[in-house]
Amino acid sequence: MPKSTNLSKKIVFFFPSFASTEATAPLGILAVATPLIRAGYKIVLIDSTITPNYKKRVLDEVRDALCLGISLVTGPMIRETVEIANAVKEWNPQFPIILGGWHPSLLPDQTLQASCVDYVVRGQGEDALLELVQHLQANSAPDLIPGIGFKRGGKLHMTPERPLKPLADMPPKAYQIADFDAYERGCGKRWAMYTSSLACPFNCAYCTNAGVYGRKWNALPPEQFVEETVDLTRRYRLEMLWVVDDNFMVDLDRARGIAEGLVRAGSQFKWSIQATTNMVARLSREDLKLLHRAGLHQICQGVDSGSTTVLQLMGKTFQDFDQIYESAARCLSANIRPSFNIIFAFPGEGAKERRETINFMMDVCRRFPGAEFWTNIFTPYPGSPIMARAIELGIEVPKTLEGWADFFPRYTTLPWLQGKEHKRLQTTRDYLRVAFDRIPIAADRRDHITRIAQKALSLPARWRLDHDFYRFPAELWLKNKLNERSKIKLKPAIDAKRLASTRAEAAC
Ligand code: B12
Ligand code: SF4
Repeated sequence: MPKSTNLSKKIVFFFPSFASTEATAPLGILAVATPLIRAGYKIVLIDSTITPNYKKRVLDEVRDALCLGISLVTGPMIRETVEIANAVKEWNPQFPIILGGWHPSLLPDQTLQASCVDYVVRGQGEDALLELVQHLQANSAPDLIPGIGFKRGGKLHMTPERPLKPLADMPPKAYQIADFDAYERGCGKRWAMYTSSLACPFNCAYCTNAGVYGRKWNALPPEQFVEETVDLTRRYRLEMLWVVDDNFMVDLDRARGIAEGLVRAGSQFKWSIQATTNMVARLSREDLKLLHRAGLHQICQGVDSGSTTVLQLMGKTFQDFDQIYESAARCLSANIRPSFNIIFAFPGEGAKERRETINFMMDVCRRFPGAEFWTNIFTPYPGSPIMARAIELGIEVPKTLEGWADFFPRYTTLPWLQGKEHKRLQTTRDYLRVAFDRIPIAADRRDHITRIAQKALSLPARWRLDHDFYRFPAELWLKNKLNERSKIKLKPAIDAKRLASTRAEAAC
């Protein structure tokens, strides 16, 4: 069993960079920190995105700490996870390292197999981590702590599953440990994430949600939402909250109650939500206007494809295109931005289906200026219903924790999407970005000239998309040059150093 150097009451958390300028406090760590703080532990949070020399900082801080906790999802965050965990093990092979978050929850055995990992926490971490930390302090056996994995005598042990707790039974997140000034310097906006419900009643084929949260949607009551968000935004002077619930709109009365409560409380912040299109389509224009008065300014919705065939393969039979058009129209009439997601190259998507999707996106954007689309390339995640099919289709499943670092939509190649076809799809996605405006969370740092020039490029880009013609992509070259003018100097993006393996190189 690994041992820390002393019986310190200090816990160090590391949050690896996730290749985005839209950085803010990592909610998973803020969640697991509260029970520790209440039990008298001192917390140090090192987020690599906002911490220059993050490796040295971690190595300095662990010297008098009890353990190191790292939070990660599948993909490039694994690179810094392994880098830091190895560095700590080099200093002291006995120092306990605990991994939590989506990747360790979905692949606990393989994650724990990594030599630099001592414990994994599966699923909700609030109670499990406190119990694990108390075990480390007492130097007792962890066998009776549900929802964790540990090593003994070179063997892996998984304890029984920990039953899910409803969100309302969880303590508030420890926002006080986050350095919002530093996040604001990086992102240009002062914002935070907030969770008001857990799980989603659906089970889309590419999604990992059901595997972790079991489709048991549960939520905070409207009064708690209003009280907490008003307090949070005032206390930390936040201009925006992103409510990261997977499906905020499952209970319409709750949504109305929240909006009424925020209006009554005179709240001043903006907020955005994620919800399925079928749930949004149930809202009347009056509902949406009320939500807008309460500060709601964006609804992110997973449209995912413009092809009915692909939607069926995705298991998204709960939505239809009329609802999507209706949702775009109603949201815009209430001044709320409809943001739609698309996944290209889902297994079963051929050239015809891809074209249908592009036509659909262009139709929505032309008919409803202000609607926006964010596109992805399908990435098969362990624990998602489609994974077995993806393996049949030739996806190579990584055999180690490190192997998952290159699983990232921005550069994943697939057995059915490689070489020229992959490049062509990436170019199409680039042209979609030029053709239609999107508003990211991070502050818009473009100057006036850049904005006008980029707007001018949207016309030829739309022509190209209409005609499926992407040779000599001069507009993309110009767009990149314009982007250079407004680039911010944050920590180098993870993408800049990602290309260690040939798989990733082939994708760029
Ligand atoms: C916010 C969010 C983001 C934000 C992150 C912003 C930020 N500043 O952190 C952004 C937009 C950057 C993002 C990006 C991506 N995301 Co995301 N994201 C989410 C989202 C909606 C919420 C995460 C969150 O904070 N939840 C609230 C906290 C409280 O819950 P939690 O993180 O699960 O933490 C709990 C446990 O996991 C555990 N825990 C967490 N950390 C730790 C640490 C320790 C030590 C312990 C013991 C326990 C523990 O305890 C916590 C409390 O119970 C989730 C969906 C979801 N419902 O969680 C998807 C999700 C995590 N994202 C996902 C994906 C796929 C992505 C992208 C690949 C999307 C893309 N197309 O680019 C990228 C990958 C980023 C990268 N480079 O690696 C998947 C992950 C799948 C997987 N296998 O890992 C999820 C689950 C969505 C889904 N249902 O498929 N994402
Ligand atoms: S609606 Fe969203 S959260 Fe729910 S299963 Fe589908 S993709 Fe996952």
